[in-house]
Amino acid sequence: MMQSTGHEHEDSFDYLFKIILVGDSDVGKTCVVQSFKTGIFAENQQNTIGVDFTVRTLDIDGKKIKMQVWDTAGQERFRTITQSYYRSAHGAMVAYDITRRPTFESVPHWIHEIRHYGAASVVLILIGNKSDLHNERQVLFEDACTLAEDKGVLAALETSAKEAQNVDAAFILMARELLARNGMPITDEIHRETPQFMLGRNSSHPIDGDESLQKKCGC
Ligand SMILES: Nc1nc2c(ncn2[C@@H]2O[C@H](COP(=O)(O)OP(=O)(O)OP(=O)(O)O)[C@@H](O)[C@H]2O)c(=O)[nH]1
Ligand SMILES: [Mg+2]
Repeated sequence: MMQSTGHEHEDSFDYLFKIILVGDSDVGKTCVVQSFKTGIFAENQQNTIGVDFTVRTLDIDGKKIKMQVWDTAGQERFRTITQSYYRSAHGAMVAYDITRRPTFESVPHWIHEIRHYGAASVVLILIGNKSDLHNERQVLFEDACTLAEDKGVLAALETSAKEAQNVDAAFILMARELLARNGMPITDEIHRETPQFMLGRNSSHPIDGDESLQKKCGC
C-alpha cells in the first residue's frame, strides 16, 4: 500500500524566492539564518566555507512562499565562489555587526558587489546584527538609516540572532516586497510597530502618512 510521506505537501509552494546573505566574516550571518530556520541561537558557528543553503517555507496571506537562503562566507578567500551565487538571487541581505564599525564601513562594498554581479532587480535589505550587545555599540542605527537611504536599499533593520529580534521580520519583509513586485497586493503594514526598522522610499509597502521616515528611524 502507498503511504503518504507528506513530502509532496512540503514541496508544494506558490512562490520561490532566493535570498543571499553577504557581509564581513563574523557579523553573524549564519546565526541569523539558523535563527530564521529553527528559532534557536546556535552560538558556536564555524566560519562558513563557501556557501551554505537553507530553506524555510513561509505562509503569507495564504500563499506558501519558499525562501531559499544562501548563507555566504564573509572571508575574503571565498569571494570568487560566493560571487557566483549573486546572479540568481531575488533578494540580498547585507549584514554588519553593530559592535564593530569596520563591518559597517564594508557595507558599501558589499552593496556594490551585489549590484555589480547580481540581477538588476535584486532587492536589498541592510541588517545590523547583534543588537543585544547595546553596551558595545559602535554604529548608530541613524547611520544605518542614512546609508540605506543613500544607497536606495529597501530597508534597514537591527537584528539579534541571539534574541531572535527582527530576524523573521527581515525575511518576511523581503518576502512581501518580492510578492508585491510579482503582482501580489500588500495587505498590511507589518513594519509599523517594529523597533529599529526603517523602510526606504522605493519600497512597495504602503507607508503610514502620519509617520515620517525619520521618526521610524528614530533619528
Ligand atoms: N551577542 C550576539 N552574538 C552573535 C549574534 N549573532 C552571531 N553572534 C556571534 O558572532 C559570531 C559569528 O557568527 P557567525 O554566524 O558564524 O558569523 P558569519 O557572519 O556567518 O561569519 P562567516 O561565516 O565567516 O562569514 C559567533 O560567535 C556568534 O555566536 C547575535 O545576534 N548576538
Ligand atoms: Mg557563516
